[in-house]
Amino acid sequence: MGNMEDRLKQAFLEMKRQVALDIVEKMIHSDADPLLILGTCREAMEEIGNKFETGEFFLSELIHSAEVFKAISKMLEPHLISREEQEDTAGVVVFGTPKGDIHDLGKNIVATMMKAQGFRIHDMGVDVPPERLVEEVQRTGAPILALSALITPAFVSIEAAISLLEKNGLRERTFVIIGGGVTTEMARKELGADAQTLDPTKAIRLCRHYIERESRLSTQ
Ligand code: B12
Repeated sequence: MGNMEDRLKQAFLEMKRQVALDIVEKMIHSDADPLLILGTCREAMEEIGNKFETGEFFLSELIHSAEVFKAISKMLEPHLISREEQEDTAGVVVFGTPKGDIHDLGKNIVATMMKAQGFRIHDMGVDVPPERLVEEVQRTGAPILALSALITPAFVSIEAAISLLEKNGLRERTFVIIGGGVTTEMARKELGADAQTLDPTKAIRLCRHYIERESRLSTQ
């Protein structure tokens, strides 16, 4: 299977959409872990990003790779969802890409997986102003605010959203989880979020633990 992963990466980097889709099809058929396929695509896109940064690739390559990724996500979706079905009361999540950032491929993956695990997702889309995020937390009573950041300007919006939560007396009862390529544990600390991860499975586990802890506390 290692070989397939290399070929998939190669196809991404050479902008060969159909080749990439065919490889994914084969990997699905041979029962590869959909998360592993996703991880390989993510790595390829990171390399494409680096080539963009050094001027070897242009915006058109970024756009093309995003489209290939979208097509692959669509193919993987049923496999990500059928992993283990859960009751549909895992918790309510307000999810968005904060203002200044329009990347959404990772957000959509995580949101889809959370939905499949029983979370109710209010997907606010991309470039969402902090005020709108906090309004939605207030309106829905969601205990979780999930934010996806791929570019550094998004940090300013995350910080603003967290301080707005505080101002509105919502900070205590809101679990703020961040993810997306540019986030790190260090960024989490600085921004004052509660959790950070790039791993969708871990994100689900963290959110579930939070909900369970809260419901235990409220019944005591
Ligand atoms: C595809 C892409 C685009 C596409 C986005 C299409 C779309 N619909 O999203 C397009 C072409 C539109 C684009 C535009 C731009 N991009 Co761009 N883009 C990328 C690229 C190549 C891949 C990103 C991606 O989708 N990866 C795949 C996904 C699955 O990975 P992911 O988002 O990290 O998600 C995973 C985890 O992080 C996690 N996750 C994601 N969200 C969340 C949220 C939570 C709560 C949790 C728990 C987990 C989680 O789950 C996912 C599964 O593993 C990156 C390169 C890189 N290193 O990331 C550059 C990159 C992010 N882009 C970059 C730049 C500079 C831009 C532009 C400014 C370019 C320009 N000059 O116009 C614009 C940005 C405009 C804006 N205001 O946002 C830079 C950012 C640099 C920085 N640090 O600020 C990067 C890093 C490239 C680079 N190295 O220079 N881009």
